[in-house]
Amino acid sequence: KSASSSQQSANNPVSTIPELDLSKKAFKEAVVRHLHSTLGTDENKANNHAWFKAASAAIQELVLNRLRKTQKSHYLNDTRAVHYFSAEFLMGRLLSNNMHNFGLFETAQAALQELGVDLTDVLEEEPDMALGNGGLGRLAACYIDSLATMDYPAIGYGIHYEYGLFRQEIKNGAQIERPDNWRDYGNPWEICRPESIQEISLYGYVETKYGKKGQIQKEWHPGAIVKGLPWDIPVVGYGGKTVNVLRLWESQASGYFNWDVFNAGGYVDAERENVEAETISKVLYPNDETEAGKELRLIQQYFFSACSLKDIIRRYKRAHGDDWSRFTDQVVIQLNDTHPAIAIPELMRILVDRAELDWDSAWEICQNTFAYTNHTLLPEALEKWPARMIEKVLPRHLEIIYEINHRFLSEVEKKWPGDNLMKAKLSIIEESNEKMVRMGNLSVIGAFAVNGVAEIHSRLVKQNLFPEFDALYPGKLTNVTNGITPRRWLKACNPLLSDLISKKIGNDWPLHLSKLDDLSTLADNKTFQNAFMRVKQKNKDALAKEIKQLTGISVDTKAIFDIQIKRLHEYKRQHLNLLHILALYRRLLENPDYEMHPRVFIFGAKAAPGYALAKTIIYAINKVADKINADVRVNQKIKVVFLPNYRVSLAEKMIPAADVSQQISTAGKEASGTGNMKLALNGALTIGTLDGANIEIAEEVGDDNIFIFGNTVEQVEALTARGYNPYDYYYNNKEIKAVLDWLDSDYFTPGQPGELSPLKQSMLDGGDPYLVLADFESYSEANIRLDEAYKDKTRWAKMAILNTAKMGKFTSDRSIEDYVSKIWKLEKCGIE
Ligand code: HBZ
Repeated sequence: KSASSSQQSANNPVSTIPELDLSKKAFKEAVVRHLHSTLGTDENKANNHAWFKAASAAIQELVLNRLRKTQKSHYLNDTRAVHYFSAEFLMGRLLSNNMHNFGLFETAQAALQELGVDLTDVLEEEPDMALGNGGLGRLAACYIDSLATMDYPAIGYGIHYEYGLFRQEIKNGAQIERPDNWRDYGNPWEICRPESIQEISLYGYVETKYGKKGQIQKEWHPGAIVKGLPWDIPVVGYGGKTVNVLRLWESQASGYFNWDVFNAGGYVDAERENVEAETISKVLYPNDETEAGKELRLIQQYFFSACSLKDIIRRYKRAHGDDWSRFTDQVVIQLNDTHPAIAIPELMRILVDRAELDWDSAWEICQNTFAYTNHTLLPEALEKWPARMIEKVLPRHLEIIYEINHRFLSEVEKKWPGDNLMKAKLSIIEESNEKMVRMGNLSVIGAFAVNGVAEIHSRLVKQNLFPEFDALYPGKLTNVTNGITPRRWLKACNPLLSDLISKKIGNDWPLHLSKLDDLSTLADNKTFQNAFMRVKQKNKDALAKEIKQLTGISVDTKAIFDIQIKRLHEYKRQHLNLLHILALYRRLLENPDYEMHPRVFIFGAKAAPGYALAKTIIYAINKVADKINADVRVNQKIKVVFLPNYRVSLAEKMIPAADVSQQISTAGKEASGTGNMKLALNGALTIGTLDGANIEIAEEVGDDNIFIFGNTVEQVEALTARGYNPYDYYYNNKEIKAVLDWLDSDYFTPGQPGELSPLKQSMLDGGDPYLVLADFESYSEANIRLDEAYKDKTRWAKMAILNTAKMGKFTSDRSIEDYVSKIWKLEKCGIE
C-alpha cells in the first residue's frame, strides 16, 4: 500500500495551467512533460503503460482544474447536494471516458499518433475499477456520471477496496477466482486526502449517565477506533464543465488503542490490531444476491456510512456551525439498497448523544435526510443482521434501533389497534430463534422516500414486499426506472455507430437521448439500413477477433451474435439458454437439414464463489461449448463461446457487436436490468420475458420489434400457487426430457458421468424454483420467430434501427431528473 501511496503522490502533480488549453499541441506537450517529469522516462523508452500513465496525467490536469472550480462554486453558492451512499461503484476504465467527456478523444488520438503511439493500445493498459458486483454498482457509476453532466451538486460515498471483484479464469471449463490487484501499478485518477481523515468507533459498551438537567444520557465507550482515509476520484461530466467527486474510504489502524499494549511490550498484538483495522476495506464481498451475515461485512457497511456522515457534517458545520435547522435543506442521502442503512441509527446517535437534540427533533431530521432504493424482491437478498452481532459491534446502535422500533410500533398500534400479527410483520426486529434486525424495514421507516427501479418492480414492492408500509405511509413508495449513461454505453464504446448517428441527426444526442427518435424516419431507408448493418458487421468482426484471441474459438461473423451477459444466477436463467442450445444441437443431429441461420451463443458471467449451482452452470456451458464447437456435424450452424472475466471493459466490446440480447429472467425476479438497455441502445433485439425494464423497453420499441415469451408475473404466481410440478413438463415434452437426460450422461464430460447432473436435479427434484421448464416451449418458439426475422435482412435492419431510435427513455439523465423532481429537489449549479 505504501508503495502505491507514494507513487500516487508522484503521479498527481497539481496542475499549473490556469486556463484550459484543449489543443492537440497542448495535449502532446503535457503527455511528453509527464513522461519526463512524472514517470522519469522518455519517448523512446516508454512502453504502453507509461504512455497510459502520461496520457492520464495530462487529462488529470484538466480534470483537477475543473474540480477546483466546481468545488469553489458549490461552496460559494452553499448548494444543497445529494450524497449517494453505495457499498459499490463499478466504474470500469476512466481514461477514454474522461477524454470523451472533455471532447478530447480525437485530439488525443491524433496527438499520440504523431508521437508514434496507438491510443487503442494505450487504453488497454488501464485496469478496470471493479469495485462492484453487477447492476447495482454499475448503476451508481452511471448516476454519478449523469449528476456531473447535468451540473447537480453530488458526491458519491463508498469503500476504497484494495481488491475489487475477483478476476475470473476458466480452467478445464470451471471458474477459478483470482485476486483483483487493480492498484498494483497505482491509480492515476485518485487523490489521497489525509487532511480529511475521519475516525470511527467499534465494539465496547454503553454507559448510562445523568446529564446536567437530570436527563438520561448515553455514552458509548468504544473498544476500538479505526481511521478512514478518503481517496477522491474525480467524476467528469460530459462537456467537461462540472467535475464532482467519488469519495472512497480506506480503513487504517488508528494506533489509538494500541499504545498501552505496545508499551507493555505487546508489539505483536498491536500489529495484529493494525492488520484487523486494515482488513475492513481489504476486499469487496463477491455475493450479488445472498446475504452472508458476516461480521466483517457489517463493519464495512458501518465504516463507510459513519465516515461519510462525519464528512457531511463537517462540511455542513463549516457553513452553518451548530445550527441544525438547515441540515435537511442542504443534505439528502440516497441509500443504494440497505447496505448503508446503518447510517440511520448513526445519524440518530450523533444528533441525540453528541449534539444533545431531543429524540423527536433528531428523528425529524433523520427522516427528512434519507431516501432508500430497493433493488430486489428475492427474500434471500433482503438484509437481516443478528441482533447479537450488532450489539457486539455497535452496542449503542442496537439500543437506538430498539428505540426507533418501540416508537414505530406505537404508530402501528394507532393505525391497527390490537393487531399483533401486523406488529410482528412490520417490526424492525424479527423475533425468530435468533433475533434479527431487518434492514429493509429500518430503511422504509427511516427514509422519506423509497423507490423501486422499474415500473413492475416498484408495483411489486408496494403490493408484495411492503403493502402495509404503503398503507401506513401513503406516497412514500415510488418508482424511478433505471437508466444508463449513453456517453459510455454508445458514444465511447461504439464509435462507428455514434458517428453514423451524428451524421444523420447531429451530435447532441449524448445529452438529449430522445433525439435518437429522429432515426425512426430512416428505419425504412435502404441506404441507412445498409450503413447501420455495416457498422454492426464491423463490430462483429472486431468481437470475433477478440473471441479468437481470448478463447481460440473461430466464429462465423455472418452468424447471429446472440449475447447473454450478466451475473450468473438461477433467476437470470442462463440454464434456460443452455437447454435451448442443447435442443438445437439435438435437432441438428436428428436432421442435418434443420433450417436455421447460423448462430453464435456468447456468454459472460461471474458466479459468486460460494454459489455451487451457479458454478456448475458455468462448467456446463463450457463443456457443452467444447463438444459443439468441435462437432463438425453442427459447428457450421451453432457455436458456443464463454468469454472469461466478464467486466465493464469487456462489456464495452461485446455490446456493440450483439444482434440478440438475452433477457430471460423468471417474471417478477429481475428488478430492472440495465444490460437490456445497453444492448438495445446498440441495436440488438431483445428476446425476453415480461420482467423488469424489459416491459418498458417493449413499450418503447413496440411489440413488433422485440421477442417476448414466457409466463407473466400473474401466471408465475398462479402456477406456483396451484403447485408447480416440473415433472409434468419433463414427461410431456420429449425434447425437454431428452436434453435433461443428456446432462446425466458423460457425453459432455467424457469419463465423468454425473458431473452435470446437479443441473438436471435442480430442475426436477429441486422443484425448478425459477420455472425453467415451464417457459421452455415458449422460449423455443420465440427463438424460431427470431430466426425467421433474421432471414429477412431488411426487416431485421429496420427492427435494429428502431431499437436504437427508441431508447431515449433509458438515459440515466432521465433517471436523475426523476430522482431530482420526486426525491432530491436539487438545483443545478454550474461553474462560471
Ligand atoms: O440492481 C441489481 C438488480 O438485480 C437488477 O435487476 C437492477 O437492474 C440493478 C440496478 O438496480 N442488483 C444487484 O446488482 N445487486 C447486487 O449487486 C448486490 C450486491 C451486494 C449485495 C446484494 C446485492 O449484498
